[in-house]
This record gives sequence, C-alpha cells and structure tokens, in this order.
Amino acid sequence: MTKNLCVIGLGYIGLPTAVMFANHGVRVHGVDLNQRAVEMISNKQLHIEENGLQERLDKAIDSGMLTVSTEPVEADAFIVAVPSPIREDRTADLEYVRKATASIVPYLKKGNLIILESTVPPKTVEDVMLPELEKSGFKIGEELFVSHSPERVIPGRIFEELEQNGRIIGGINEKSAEMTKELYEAFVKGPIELTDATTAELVKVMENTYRDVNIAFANEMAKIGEHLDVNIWDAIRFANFHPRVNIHQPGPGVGGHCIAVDPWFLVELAPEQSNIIHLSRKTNDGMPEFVADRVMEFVGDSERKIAVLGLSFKADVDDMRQSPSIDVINNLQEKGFTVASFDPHVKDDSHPTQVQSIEEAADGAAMVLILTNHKEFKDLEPGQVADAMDEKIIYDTKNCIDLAAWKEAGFRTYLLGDHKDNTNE
Ligand code: SAJ
Repeated sequence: MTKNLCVIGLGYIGLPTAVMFANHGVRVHGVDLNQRAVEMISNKQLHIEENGLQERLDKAIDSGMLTVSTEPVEADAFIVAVPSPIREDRTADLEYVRKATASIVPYLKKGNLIILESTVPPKTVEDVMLPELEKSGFKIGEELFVSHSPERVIPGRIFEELEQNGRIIGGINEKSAEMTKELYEAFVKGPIELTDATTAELVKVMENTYRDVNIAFANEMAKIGEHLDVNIWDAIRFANFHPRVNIHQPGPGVGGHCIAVDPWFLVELAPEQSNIIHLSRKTNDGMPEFVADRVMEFVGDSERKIAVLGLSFKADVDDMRQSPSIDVINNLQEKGFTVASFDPHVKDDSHPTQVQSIEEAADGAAMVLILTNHKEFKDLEPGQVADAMDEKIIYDTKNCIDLAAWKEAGFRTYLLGDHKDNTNE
C-alpha cells in the first residue's frame, strides 16, 4: 500500500493530482523546478487557475499531508507529470520527461513504483524512462515497477473528472499495472482498465487526436457553409440530433498543450499513415489566418483598431498556451491593424496588446472580435461599447453572443462561417 507519494511537476495536472492524493490519505511531497511556484504553493497561493483548487490546496497543506520543494524525496511511489511539448519542427520534445525521470533515480528504493502521467508518444516509457531508471541498478519489473497512466481531465472540471473519469493504466508488466490501480483507487470512482504501457500511451494520444480531427471537420464545414448562406452553427446543431452524429464546434483554432500538440506525435511516428491527422492539424492551424482574412473583409481597411475579446485558448481558463487568439492577433498586426485585447481570466501583462477592460479595448475600435467564449462575454451588451467605437461591427467566432441585440443596436454582425455577401446587406 502506497503511503508516501512524490509528484514531479506541479502544473495544471501535477498540482491538482498531488492535492487529490493528499486529501485522500496519501502523504504527498510535490516537486517543481520553479522556485516561485513552490513558494506560492507552500504559502497556499495558486500559480494556476482551476475550479476548486484553492480550498483543496488549503486543506492538503493545513493537514500536513502535502509538502513541496524543488527536490525529490524518498517515497513508495513517484508520479511524473511534466510537459511533453513539440519543437518548432513538430517533433516531440521528451527532455522534460527524461530529466524528471533521471532526477528521481538517486531516491529510488527496491519495490518503488514510477508512474508517467504526461501525454507522450507511444514507446516513451520503454525508450526514454526505462533507460534512465536502469541506472539505479534495480531490476525493472522485479525490483522497480513502472507504468503509464495518462491524465484525461479537462481544464475547468479537473477535480470532478479526476474522480469520475475512467482511467487507463498501462504497466510494463502486470504487477506494475496492479500496483498503479491500487494507488489510484484512493480517489478514482470511474472504471480502471489495465493494459500495457505502449497501448496506454497510444490510447491517450488517440483520444486527443480524435477530437482534433473532428474539430477540423467542423472548421471545414464552416468554410463550406460560407458558400451556401447557411448558419453553420444551426446546421451542426440539427445534424447532432442524429443518434450517431457528434460534430464538434468550429472556431478560430485549436489551442492548449494537448489537442494542438498530441496529434503531431502520430505524424512523427507514422508520417505515411497519418494523412487525415496531418491535414486536420493544418486545417485547425489555418483557422487564425482564416479569421484574420474575414476581419479584413468585414472592416475593409487595415488602418483600423480591432478590440479582441479572449486571449486564453478556451473558455473560463487562464491558460494561453498555443492559444489561437495569439495567432489571430499576429495575423491582424501583420495586415496593419491596431489591436487591443482584453481577457478577464488572464493575468495582467500576459500579452503586449492587453488592456484593463472591454470598454478600453473597444475605445476607437471598428470591430469587436470574440475569440474565446468566456462566460463573462456572454452577457456583453452593445450599449457598453457602441458610443466609444469608431464603427459598429462585431464578429463572434465562438457563437457565444446574442447577435440579434447587436444588430438591433445598429451593428453589422458576423458569425464564424458568415461571408460578407450573405449578411447584413
Ligand atoms: N475546441 C474547438 N471546438 C470544439 C472543442 C474544442 O474549437 O468543439 C477548441 C477549444 O476552443 C480549444 C481546443 O479546441 O482551443 C482544446 O480545447 P478542449 O476543450 O477540446 O480540450 P483541452 O485541451 O482543454 O483538454 C483535452 C481533453 N481531451 C479530450 O477531450 C479528448 C482532456 O480530456 C484531456 O485531458 C486534455 O486535452 C489533455 O490534457 O490531454
């Protein structure tokens, strides 16, 4: 039975996971190279935003079940939850995983369990982690046990999903898988499936790639819809009434460290066989330019100001990693537009165009451009910005605003999938 756990990496996955175990009877030592993050956490301050994290962190720290530092400690089990990004050339960068694994080797004891939670290309446990762990001198599979148990939680609902989601556990052998299952049963209520490490690695990457391919289909339909004077959002809603159809939502692009990254692991692994996957990546990565082209079309003159609402990669989170908003803004600036952006979830000074309010962003602007469907934007009233704007145009790329009210207020209104010639005239 695991009594002491060491969690390496206290980011969007590692910290909630560490807190969850600490509040379910497992003594946890959390480790992060970021000294500032460690100081904040030990003072019960958050360096990331997630619903329910503050009160659970307070409980874990106050109970003494969670301690943090920049160095690992001896434990019964170790969880590695560090970044697994891609490089400029779209190949997987597994150095964080390799270094985190190497960092625990001096602390390993016979019988220890090591679990990789980061999403990685198939064979990473075998080709990257095991060679590092072998340097401990312990026999892998007999004296050291290793598994991959990929996180599957969605930002904004992490604690609910940590408990309710099923879990895939891939062990390098059956004993490793069984030991990992026993540990996660501390709080996982969803079904736990056991398999081998490579299958578990592939399953997680497949899940995120499935979503990316379906979003690409939705974005392609939005482009096709332009030719038909059809509101693609309504069309998708109607199609999804079909029991076997689940078309995702189009948008200004796919961001975050997961859906926009993981499919490239498969393209790198099997370039000849991953045509749909590769094309879907290109389709979704092309959406920011598509949106900027439409802005140019709708405004007609690039020496104007655009008020961008939403910098984070999705609704109600503070995470700007790989955010499509940044690419849209870059495209607009390259065209000559002046951009002012506002995001209620993102910390100040996170982007050079950032201002302190919607009103400040819209002041003197020709267009309000919605890029992230934060709940704060859903109730935005035209009256809040109309008088301060130079021209009254609104473009909603996330279908989250009641455009009828804006039309009534004299705005030219556009939804993603609209073409200049089929609206407002
Ligand atoms: N998006 C669309 N249309 C959609 C859904 C999403 O354009 O219909 C965009 C979002 O705006 C965002 C991006 O895709 O920019 C990704 O957002 P998301 O909500 O789809 O996913 P993530 O990245 O927050 O979380 C995903 C989840 N994976 C799946 O749902 C298959 C989560 O379960 C994973 O744990 C997470 O990746 C991860 O960490 O891998």
